[in-house]
Amino acid sequence: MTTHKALKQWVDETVALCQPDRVVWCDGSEQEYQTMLRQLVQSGTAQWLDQAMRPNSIFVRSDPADVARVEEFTFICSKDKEDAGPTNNWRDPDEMKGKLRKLFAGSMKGRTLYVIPYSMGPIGSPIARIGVEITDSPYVVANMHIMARVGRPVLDALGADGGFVRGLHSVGAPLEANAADSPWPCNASTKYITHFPETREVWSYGSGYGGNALLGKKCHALRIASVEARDEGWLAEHMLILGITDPSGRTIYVAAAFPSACGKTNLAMLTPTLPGWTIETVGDDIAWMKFGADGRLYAINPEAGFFGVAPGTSTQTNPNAMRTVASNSIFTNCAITPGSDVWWEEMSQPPAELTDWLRRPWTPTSGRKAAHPNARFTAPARQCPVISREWENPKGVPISAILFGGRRASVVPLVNEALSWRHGTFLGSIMSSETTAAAAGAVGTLRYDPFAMLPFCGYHMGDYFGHWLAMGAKADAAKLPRIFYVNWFRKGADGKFLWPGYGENSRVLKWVFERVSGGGAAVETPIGRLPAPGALDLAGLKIGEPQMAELLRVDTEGWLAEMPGMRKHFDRFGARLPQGLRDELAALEKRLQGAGVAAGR
Ligand code: SAT
Ligand code: MN
Repeated sequence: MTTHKALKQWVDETVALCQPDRVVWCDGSEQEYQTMLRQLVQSGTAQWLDQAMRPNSIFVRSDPADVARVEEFTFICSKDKEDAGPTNNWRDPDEMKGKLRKLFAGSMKGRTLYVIPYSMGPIGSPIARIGVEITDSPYVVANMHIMARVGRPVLDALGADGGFVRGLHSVGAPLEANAADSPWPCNASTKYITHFPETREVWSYGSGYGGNALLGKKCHALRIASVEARDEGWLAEHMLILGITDPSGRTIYVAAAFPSACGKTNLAMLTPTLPGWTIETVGDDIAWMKFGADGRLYAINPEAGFFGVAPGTSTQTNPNAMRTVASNSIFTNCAITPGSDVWWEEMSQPPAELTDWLRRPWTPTSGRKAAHPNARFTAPARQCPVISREWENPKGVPISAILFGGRRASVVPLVNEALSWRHGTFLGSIMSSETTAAAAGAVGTLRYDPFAMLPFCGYHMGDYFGHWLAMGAKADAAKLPRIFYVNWFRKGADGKFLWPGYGENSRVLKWVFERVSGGGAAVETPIGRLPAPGALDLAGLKIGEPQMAELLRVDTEGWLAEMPGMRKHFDRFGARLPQGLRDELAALEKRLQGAGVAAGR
């Protein structure tokens, strides 16, 4: 247990409220992990995968009503409504707690309450933070074992009076005596993912899935941490971190923000097609960044595992991810082969028969997907064959470049370097992307997703933009990372992707590497700096001139046509939109109009 009085008291109060049958303090041991897996199998939540093919791994099916993050039921409960801003759902904290207390009362009857002390980031790192999740889900315990550092060493680091984020989670399905449990207990009708930024608390009710339930991830490491970062002068971002090394052996580190299910894991682990270049993974989803004593921005990956989208992952698209999930992994909502291995769309040629994620027989002619589009793997980061030597460096890695990107079929070119930190902040603020299956709701709808933080910013987005500008203003400009806006998803008139993506993205990373190293030719355009003709290394790539021209075309009219939408997007933030971004928007419009005139339009 612990000598931490406040922690003990909180656990006692929670036990009194939720009325579990048992209380377990998680120690984080391998034995505890195995107990969780066995229990999940015994209760019918999970099944073992073939131990020869996929050692020490399980397969889980969730309830079909609990398959993704629920943005509609995600709330920021700041005292002042204005502080949540227009992009978040808001409720008064006292009102919400009153409502939640009623839901949590008795919610763990018949179940075990687990106390999971966790560290986001290497224990003892000056950038790492501690949280404690209380949950009634053994699936959450098993996943947290992979995704964070958990148990005894965390309690030791917390000591008798350390600060921590409180996360209370219940699947919201009390079990009456002698009643049969459902294989995936959850509350089909009521879900609340709520955040209390001022008191650094998360209360999550009704869902057992991913970001709704693994509270260290989006709830703590992004929504609560973004508020802490604002208050304390650092950055908590929805970004992968990678190291890229040139043939001479020089390494730079890059952080990159893309919305959920837009290829962060693939980029973080990519196998360069350019000879002599290598990529190493530091993280695939979240970056916490602080300025070091030398004035540079250092990033850690607060997580210890990957909770990656399975469909689309294959030995072609991401061989390193395939090797990472070869053992010791948890698979959720994939399809299952007759030989008890997992399968998902595009993993390989479809097997002749499968059982789909909903337990139905499936064949390649079934005409529907075998795995849920948001099927996931949970795998230890240390198993990644290209995990960086630096991935657990408590100091973090120095970031030389930051990329922003989304899924954009048109208008946005392959790569565009910002003219300054302020212009880069502007590009982040106008990021837009087509929605994916990572969140419940329509897929493929274009929406503004600033900094890929739309679902994850724990406070007013206008203030968040201001925080980015302030971080840049107080830094030594020469030491700030350079900012780039990338788009792997531009399509041609035939509706096909123009750029091959995946390993070929190393060509864009090479140009980024050159730019931050003082080389790499660029042309200045109204939207930013694009690779000069011939500056992108295309050796060995079969791509037509017209495709390349289209990928790098500055679509002046397309950008001008987006101005009213951008203005409307900015208007949402009212007086909290920093003047610097309004100025950037006006300057962009002016440059575009000038270009239009010069072209005789
Ligand atoms: O939030 S999850 O962890 O479920 C996945 C995501 O949306 O990135
Ligand atoms: Mn994510």
